Amino acid sequence: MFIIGELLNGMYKEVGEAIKKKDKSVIQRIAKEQVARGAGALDLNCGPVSKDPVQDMQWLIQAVQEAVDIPLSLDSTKANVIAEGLKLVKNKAIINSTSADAEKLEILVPLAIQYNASLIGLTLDKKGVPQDKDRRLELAARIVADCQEKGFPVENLYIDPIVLPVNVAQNQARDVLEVLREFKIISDPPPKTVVGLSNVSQGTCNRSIINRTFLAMAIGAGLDAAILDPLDKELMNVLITSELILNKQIYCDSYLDAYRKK
Ligand code: THG
Repeated sequence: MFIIGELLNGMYKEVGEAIKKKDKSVIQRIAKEQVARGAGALDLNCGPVSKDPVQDMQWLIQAVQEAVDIPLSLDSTKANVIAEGLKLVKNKAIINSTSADAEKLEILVPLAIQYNASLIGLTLDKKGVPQDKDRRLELAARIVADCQEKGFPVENLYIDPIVLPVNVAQNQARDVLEVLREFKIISDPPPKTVVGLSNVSQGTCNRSIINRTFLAMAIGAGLDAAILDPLDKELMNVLITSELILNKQIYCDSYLDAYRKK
C-alpha cells in the first residue's frame, strides 16, 4: 500500500498559518513526522485561502525538500500551480490531480510525461462529482483512454473515485468500494487506485473509527494507495493488518513492529 501523507494541507489551521507566515520549522517537523511513520510520499496543498498559490506551493516544496528526500504529491486544482511546482521537485512527483475534462488532460498528461511523474485522475468533470458508480467508471475509462492516446503509461496513473463524507452522501461509500474493483477491468495493465481517505469522515464526530473501517474495506477491494494521516497509529495498524490478512505481509507475533522497522 502506497501511503501519501495528508497533513501538509493549508486546510489544517497550523499549516495554513505556517504557509502564511512562511514558517518553515512547522512544515519541516510535520514532513519528518509523516515520513518517520511510514509515508511513502507527501501531499502538498496550499489550502483554499492561499492568495498566491504558485508562490506558496513553490515555498512548500522547497521547505519540505530541505527536510526530507521523498516523492511529493502536488495537490492543486490549478494546472499552473502544478506546472510551476514541478520545476522544483527533485525526487519523483505525483500530479494531484487531473479531472476527466479534455482541457485539463491536455495540459497535465504531457506534463506527467515530461517529468516522468505519476498522475492522479479524479472521476470528475464539469458536471461535478458523479452520483453513481457507472458514471465514475465511465469517467475513469475516459481518463485511461486519454493517457493511452497520449502515450502516458497507465501503470503510473492512479484513478480516484472521489470519496464523499458519509454524513452527506451515505449511499456513495459502497459505490466507491465497488467501483475500485471495476477500475481494474478498464485496461491491461490496469490503472492503479487511490482515495483521499479522511474525506469519508469529514463533519462526523467518529472520525478515526470511520476512517479505519473504510480503509480496511477499501484495501479489501484492492486499493493501491491512500492519502491519509500516517500519525494515526491505530489507522496504520489497520492498514498493516489488512495487508497481513491479504497475505501481503509475512505473519510473526511482532508483525506491527516489524513492518514499522522496514
Ligand atoms: N483525492 C485527492 N486528493 C485529495 C483528496 C482526495 N487531497 C485533499 C483531500 N482529498 C485529502 N486530504 C485531506 C486532508 C485533510 C482532511 C481531509 C482530507 C481533513 N481536514 C480537517 C477537516 O476538514 O476536518 C481539517 C481540520 C483540522 O483538523 O484542522 O479532514 O479525495 N486526489
